[in-house]
Amino acid sequence: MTHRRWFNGLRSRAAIGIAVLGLVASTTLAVTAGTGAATAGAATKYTITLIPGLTTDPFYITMHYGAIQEAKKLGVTLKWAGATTWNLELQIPVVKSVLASKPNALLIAPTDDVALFNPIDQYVKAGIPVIAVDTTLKNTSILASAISSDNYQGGEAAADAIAKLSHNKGQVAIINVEKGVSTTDLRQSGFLFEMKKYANMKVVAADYDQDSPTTAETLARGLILSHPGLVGIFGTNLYSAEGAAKGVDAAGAKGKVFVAGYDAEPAEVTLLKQGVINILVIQNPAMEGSLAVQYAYDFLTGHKSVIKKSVFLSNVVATTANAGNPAVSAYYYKTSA
Ligand code: T6T
Repeated sequence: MTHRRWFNGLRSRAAIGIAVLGLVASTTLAVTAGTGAATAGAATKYTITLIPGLTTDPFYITMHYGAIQEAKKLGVTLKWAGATTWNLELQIPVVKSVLASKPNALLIAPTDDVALFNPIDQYVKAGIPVIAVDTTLKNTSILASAISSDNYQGGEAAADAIAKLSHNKGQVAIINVEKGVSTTDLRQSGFLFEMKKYANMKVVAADYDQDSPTTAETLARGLILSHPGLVGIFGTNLYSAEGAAKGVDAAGAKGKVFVAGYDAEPAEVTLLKQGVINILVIQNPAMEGSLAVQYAYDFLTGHKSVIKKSVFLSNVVATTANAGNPAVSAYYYKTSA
């Protein structure tokens, strides 16, 4: 399917992120950078740099893959630079150093919807268009476009799945990344909104793991101990879901505490097939990456009118029952671009 045809079917609406500045402890200082794609050896006219939330996450690796494919098609050079962990204190210096390299366009997943505004605004002031991909800013006025999946709907789907599995009653908890992340904040909002529809269900906790599966696992074990009536945990992203599921498994609570997770890297898919994770809301990061490159190219070649200011792609829901179905497994994430 071409972008244009696929794109016509998209829903778009204003993003409603909840912005709370969240600082995380500095962990790894490593930064990776590299060229993802170019036309057959020759120097290309445009250089587009993609800065993911972190370079080691299969979600962003799959986004990189999609961006590389599109860059090859369009004959542009794609560069990839970022920190190896989710940490705004590590992402901001990368954003600053990429600016010094003067790319023609920037594609970025901001790790915080407020703190990244100023570093991104420096590009716009220098005449470099910026497209947010996956996460976005609270103030989107400076962005050429913001491409993401329907995060609010994903949260609602997770709530409905847990409610169904637990026959609409019991306590549930959320394990989230950190406040100030547009995507996961929306997933949590959608989950909380949907849960209100179930009179006999109660959200007893919303905890944060700073994108660490180990922390998520510890949190899950603690939640199970402190809430004997717990019937479900929503892990709002890849590492939160993986950690939550491992915690449930370690506590011997598989089948008692249902896990709704997000994303689809190999460990999560294994846990889904084992029935430790019961549902995964899967995104389409390859499509996000490829559309972002397409939009950057449209912008640079004077076709701004085709660019939608805000794009939300649909999610795919995987369950233990349909995990082996090719229509679902086609969306599982890659571990190398
Ligand atoms: O869920 C994705 C992404 O959408 C989110 O913004 C951050 O976490 C992931 O990268 C998964 O780890």
